[in-house]
Amino acid sequence: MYYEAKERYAKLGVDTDAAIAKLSKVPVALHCWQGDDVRGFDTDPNKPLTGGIQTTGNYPGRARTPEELMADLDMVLKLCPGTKKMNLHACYAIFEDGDWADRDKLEPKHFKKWVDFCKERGLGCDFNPTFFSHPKCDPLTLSSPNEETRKFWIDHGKACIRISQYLADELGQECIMNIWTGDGFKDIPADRMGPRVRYKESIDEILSEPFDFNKVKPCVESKVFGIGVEAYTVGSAEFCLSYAAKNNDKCIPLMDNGHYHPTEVVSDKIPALLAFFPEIALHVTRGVRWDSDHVVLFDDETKEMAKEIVRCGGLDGSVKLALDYFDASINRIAAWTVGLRNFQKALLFALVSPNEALRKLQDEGDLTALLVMQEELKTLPFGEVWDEYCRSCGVPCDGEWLDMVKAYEQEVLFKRV
Ligand code: RNT
Ligand code: ZN
Repeated sequence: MYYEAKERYAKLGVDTDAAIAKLSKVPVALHCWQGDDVRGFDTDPNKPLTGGIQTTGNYPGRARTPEELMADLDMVLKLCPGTKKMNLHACYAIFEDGDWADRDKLEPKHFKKWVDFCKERGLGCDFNPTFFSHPKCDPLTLSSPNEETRKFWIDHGKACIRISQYLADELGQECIMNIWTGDGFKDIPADRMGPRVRYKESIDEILSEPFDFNKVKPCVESKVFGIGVEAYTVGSAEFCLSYAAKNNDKCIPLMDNGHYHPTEVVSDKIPALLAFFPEIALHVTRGVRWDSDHVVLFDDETKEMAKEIVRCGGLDGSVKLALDYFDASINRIAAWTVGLRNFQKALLFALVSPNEALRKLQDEGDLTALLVMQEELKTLPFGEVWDEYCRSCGVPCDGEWLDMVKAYEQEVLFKRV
């Protein structure tokens, strides 16, 4: 069936084998926080999340320890095709007995076990300072008017630069270090400028910590609003984009497609940013009404984003790809797996589009043929190409992995009580 599909695509000038080979080498960062509902290991695991993000649901089997989280991650790695890298938050520091350090004092050694985990599996690793779910959120962090609070969080950011450099050096792959805070207000603030000026100065200070920009890529992630901070977000789209533009020798912009107004699409913003920035970063997720973090689907906008990434040459390294979603209401490993597989599917779907022929139709003004061709591509035998990709990566095809997750759920997850 694959060979027949391959011939159908070949008639359109598409080499499906080449598409499979290309995609299998593209790193996609897997966010560790889907496994434990964004709790981490450095504070009381029963405290509520703060800082504009929230998980809902209490499906049994959440990972409670580094060992459990790593075991669950291994399941996901085994079930998903393609090249993966890890994406850690600072709150996932692993402390030996008596070794606990607050976030402003975190050191590379607190991530040594993660380095070992990545080395054993040949993975790179991205990193995130954790500016939420901590007693020092007042509730503001980098934009706080309280200088002691602000300094604590700046020191956290600097510690994270050092840890990111360590991860990049140890693993021999670039480390994307993403700065996101939920700083904002539930209701209309009296001063919108002050917090933004302080936020800017704080990021300046964090990025004054020495690092090699070829290996460590700090980025700034914007957001339109968060839960409990509905009226005003300090790190808005204009703020973050302007910061990255003005500091393009040490910082890149990060777009999370759950962080915009509902009629805005990140697919369209990808080429807009790439016209100015040699490198950008993405958080691939799914917004649903007021929530930005639903499991990624093989839906129209995910496909459209993948098309833009592929057509703009983003798979060659200029677009840093990471997932960012969390659902505590269903089996977490299935959530992780289906989301990563869907994003891989969207990338493969984009790679087997006759992109050059479509562009030619546009440039020649044959918009009729362009519309017809784009529609007909939707029913080509893509499923066969996807199955072949999974087989070539040694992972299960669709229909073959959920039973494995269910078995693991019975044997491992449901015993975590
Ligand atoms: C939250 C942001 C942010 C977080 C992670 C945990 O809205 O998207 O990226 O999801 O840092
Ligand atoms: Zn995000």
